[in-house]
Amino acid sequence: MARERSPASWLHSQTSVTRRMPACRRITLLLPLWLLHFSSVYSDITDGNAEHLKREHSLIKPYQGVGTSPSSQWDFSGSTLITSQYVRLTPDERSKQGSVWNTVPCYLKDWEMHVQFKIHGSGKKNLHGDGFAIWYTKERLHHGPVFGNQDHFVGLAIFVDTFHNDLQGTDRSFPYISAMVNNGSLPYDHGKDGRSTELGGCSVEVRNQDHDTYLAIRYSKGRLTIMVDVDDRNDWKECIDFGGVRLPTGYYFGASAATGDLSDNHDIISMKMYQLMVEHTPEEDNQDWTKIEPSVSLLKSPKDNIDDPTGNFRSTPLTGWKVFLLLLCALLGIVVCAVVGAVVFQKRQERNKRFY
Ligand SMILES: [Ca+2]
Repeated sequence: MARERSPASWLHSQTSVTRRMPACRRITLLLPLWLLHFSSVYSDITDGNAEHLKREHSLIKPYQGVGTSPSSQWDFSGSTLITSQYVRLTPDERSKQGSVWNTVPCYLKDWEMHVQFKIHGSGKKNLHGDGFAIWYTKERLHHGPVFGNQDHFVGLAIFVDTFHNDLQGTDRSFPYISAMVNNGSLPYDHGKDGRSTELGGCSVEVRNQDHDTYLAIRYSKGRLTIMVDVDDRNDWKECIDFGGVRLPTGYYFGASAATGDLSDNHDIISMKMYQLMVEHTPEEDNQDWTKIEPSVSLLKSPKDNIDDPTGNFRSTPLTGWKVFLLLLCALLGIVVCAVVGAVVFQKRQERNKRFY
């Protein structure tokens, strides 16, 4: 049976992470955070009903009419196979690409997408690939090299990458989930598993599990949160939590997958879209949300962006060398301060010596 989850479960998951901390320290640390969380969750339930399933953006069994009727709300292409039990983006065969796309643009400002999926195949350890992606993009149904979708995409991508291409990057295990926001200017670097353009990520054992696995993507008030449930314990674990993300309305949801020399079955069981009831200021409501360019703010910490979806965001997405430049500037600043401090201290010492 499909599981329904509420925003309250997110709050529970996040607070449960802190169980091992000493009690007094925990209270001091948690109080401001808890207040922030409480205010953000509280704002979700203003109408007494925290979430609403939006059927026009949801892909649910038995997928009646998908791609076959003009009134269908989902299209599919490539190797995608629709059965009554799953949407198979690729079979466990080499060189396949498949996708499924919502035909209805999404005008929700705050939303949460729950994806139930299964990746399975006959390939042994490290001999399977390549994974699948969930999209919220300006364009749809364009085949390409990024998990079956076009490169230089405009919008948001969540990658469930099952094959480790970057053999020098040994610090992470695969499958690996990551997120990327793009305004069309950045390519996805397969050779590095998208590392230089990712907002964050986590390793998850999602392949050849006996049970279905789950992924939740929440976008609300400029904050992108990815949660995973892959242990069959009905408990979300945080994977990515990033503030300062700007996404427009009017884009399309989709899912795509690709195989290369190595393969897997990439099955989507369901994609369920929930509207989050979040209040916005009149200023935010009057803004044309369809004109927003996808971008990520690097200058603020994620925690600062909870109540600021329209702050001063940078117009270009985050890239690795920008992070490096910022860190370099910070380091230089510290060195200059230390040198000036040492010189002033020395001068004072000399002056004091003269008095004695
Ligand atoms: Ca990869």
